[in-house]
Amino acid sequence: MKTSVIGGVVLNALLATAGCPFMDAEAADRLERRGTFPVNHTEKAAGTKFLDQFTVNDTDSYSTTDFGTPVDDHTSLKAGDRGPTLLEDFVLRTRITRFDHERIPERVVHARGAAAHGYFESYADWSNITAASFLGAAGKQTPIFLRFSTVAGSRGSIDSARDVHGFSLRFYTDEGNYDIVGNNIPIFFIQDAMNFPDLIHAVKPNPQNEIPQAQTAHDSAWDYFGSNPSTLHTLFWALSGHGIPRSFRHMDGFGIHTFRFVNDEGKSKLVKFHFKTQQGLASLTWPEAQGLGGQNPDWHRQDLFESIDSGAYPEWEVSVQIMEEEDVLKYGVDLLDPTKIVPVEYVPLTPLGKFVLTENPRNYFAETEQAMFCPGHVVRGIDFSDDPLLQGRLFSYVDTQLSRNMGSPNFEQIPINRPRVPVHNNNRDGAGQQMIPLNNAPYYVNTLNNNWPKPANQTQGNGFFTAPARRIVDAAYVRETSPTFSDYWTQPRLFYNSLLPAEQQMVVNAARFELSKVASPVVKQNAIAQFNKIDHDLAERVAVALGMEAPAADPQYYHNNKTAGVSVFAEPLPSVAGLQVGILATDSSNSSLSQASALAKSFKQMGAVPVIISETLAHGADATYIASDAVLFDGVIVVDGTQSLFTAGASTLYPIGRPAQIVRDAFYYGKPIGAVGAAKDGLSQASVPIQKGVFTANSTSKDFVNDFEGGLKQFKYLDRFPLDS
Ligand code: HDE
Repeated sequence: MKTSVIGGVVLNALLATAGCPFMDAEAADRLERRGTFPVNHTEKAAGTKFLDQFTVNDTDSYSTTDFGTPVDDHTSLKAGDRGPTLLEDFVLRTRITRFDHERIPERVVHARGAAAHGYFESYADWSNITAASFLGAAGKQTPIFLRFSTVAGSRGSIDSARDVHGFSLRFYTDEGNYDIVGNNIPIFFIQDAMNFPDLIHAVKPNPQNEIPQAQTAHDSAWDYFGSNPSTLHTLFWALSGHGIPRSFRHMDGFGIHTFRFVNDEGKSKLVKFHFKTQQGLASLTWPEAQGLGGQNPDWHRQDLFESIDSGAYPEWEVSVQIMEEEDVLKYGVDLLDPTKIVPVEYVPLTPLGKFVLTENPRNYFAETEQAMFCPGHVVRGIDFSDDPLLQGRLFSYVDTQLSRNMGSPNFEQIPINRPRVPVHNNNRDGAGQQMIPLNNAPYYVNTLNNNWPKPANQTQGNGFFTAPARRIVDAAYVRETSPTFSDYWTQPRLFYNSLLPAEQQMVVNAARFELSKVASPVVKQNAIAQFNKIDHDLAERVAVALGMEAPAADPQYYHNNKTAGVSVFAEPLPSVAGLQVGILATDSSNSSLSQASALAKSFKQMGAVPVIISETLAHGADATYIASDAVLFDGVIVVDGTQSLFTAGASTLYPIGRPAQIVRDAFYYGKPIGAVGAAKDGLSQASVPIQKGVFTANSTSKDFVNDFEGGLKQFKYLDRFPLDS
């Protein structure tokens, strides 16, 4: 039996003591690797200690200027207390100047986001495939910072916009920073970096009036999609539940491009990164996402922050699809084409490790806003591929960071961007230089400083090196796209085929919604023509809602293949951690409030977040009906007595009918509903039929709580969503 230590506890010894009869050594090892047993983060996590030196604590302090002089920075210097303010007041001038310059340009894309710290832990020593040090030993931990984002909206836009979601992962390795700047959808819209400005110009709001914000439901976006079919595959993912995840915790991440692993001997493999959420995939429905935009525009960032704050640390498993150099065209797709997946049926996932988010940033601006990711931040053992989109990104990100850091190349010296390891090079000066270089021979070759710092490479200084197997064939300089990139319809169909019928309906409905907001008949017709190349039935279903006709079936790319792992709703969630349970109670009944607290206690114990709702906060409720809505909860329970609110007349304490509306809406959003005692008789007043996913009981018994937990894990009852016949 292999024995290892987690959180200061010897796991197998623990199991032996506990006399665990059903767990063999292999299962114990697996559980240990997958982190099923809680890790003692304070003892073991790589943590953010390396950032502590930059924190500022104001306890027991007096105000100073930026240059350290203690001053009164509360009241300005005036000629008499009613007189004019004096230009001499350096305290006022510097304070206002500092304020005037507080903002840096928001990201040109992915402006809206939230982030957290954590650590990556390698399952094994992977030095047979990569020299990357953070993958070099079983159990080795590396601090990480992960930023999630939406793409199209500006920094103040709503969290629940339908969009691709950014998944920017930084490893602070002991050999430098490694960034995988990925998304929650495994492919991208375009194949050539040259097209990125066009894509973004089309998706962003109308230049004349900046409408609409954070949406693609407008003419120029669909003009681009319909005229540039490389976009269709990503578009289909975005129209499905993947475009409106329940939370950042409930989505996967992907590196998108093909990268290379290179080992110390210089042998290389092609790899694609997958970050599999251990919370399970879950998504909102579109009406919920729209409602959340108003009810809680900060839904995602709040969920992430509060989950971590409460100790429900989200985890992802890091896997790669590993492919041979010579197999770049083997799987029916060109591995250099970022609009295609490699189905897992061809190349399964190899799990390398996992990462856990354990700490919230201490300051949004200093950490999340100033995090400047670059796909070109790589370490020894990793290499790029010739994917033309990736190649363009290698330029773009450094360039954009220069703009965000007001032209100064010293953005890498900002605490959140600094590597954990010392930096040595002959780069010098620049605005805001933080270091004091002592080397007076900042050039190479030099004799004055014995040639330090010397270039590091494969054989000396443990340096980064390009995979020796990378080759270019003798080729003419051309402005062309490879014919191996040209099938844009087979994989969107593969994706669509692989969804459950209710998810296909969601895609149809999303397309109906978006295209109904498009004015140009030509744009709509083009979109339908593209859909028709993917699936005739789909094209007809969208067309009918627009009062248009789909063209005749265009079966060149039709097929019946499916692939695993793309459906959001196929599997129940493994845990209810961080899910919000709305418990509807009333001030007018003491027993309703005590039932609600008993339930709240049980749900809290299982890691969910109970929210007791009542008319007022006078009796210990967490929220009022006036500030509650079905979109804010993953499931709702009505306790005995509350049904009286469903029939009561108007109240000034909440909008007319709000309590019953919460239950009714929750039902139509597919959420589990619970009713205790006489509350079940009230469900009909809320137009909620008693059927699958509606749990009733005479008391708040353990069985009821367990059944409801099962309902939360089921997450959505898809049979409540009507399908086109
Ligand atoms: Fe980005 N992208 N991108 N992108 N991208 C940016 O860099 C760009 C692309 C992605 O959390 C910008 O720091 C070009 C693909 C994420 O801070 C900018 C091209 C993928 C983030 C930029 C792409 C992404 C960005 C804006 C086509 C998925 C957020 C601010 C060649 C693999 C990073 C910034 C964060 C951000 C350019 C395509 C993901 C302008 C030119 C493909 C997650 O540099």
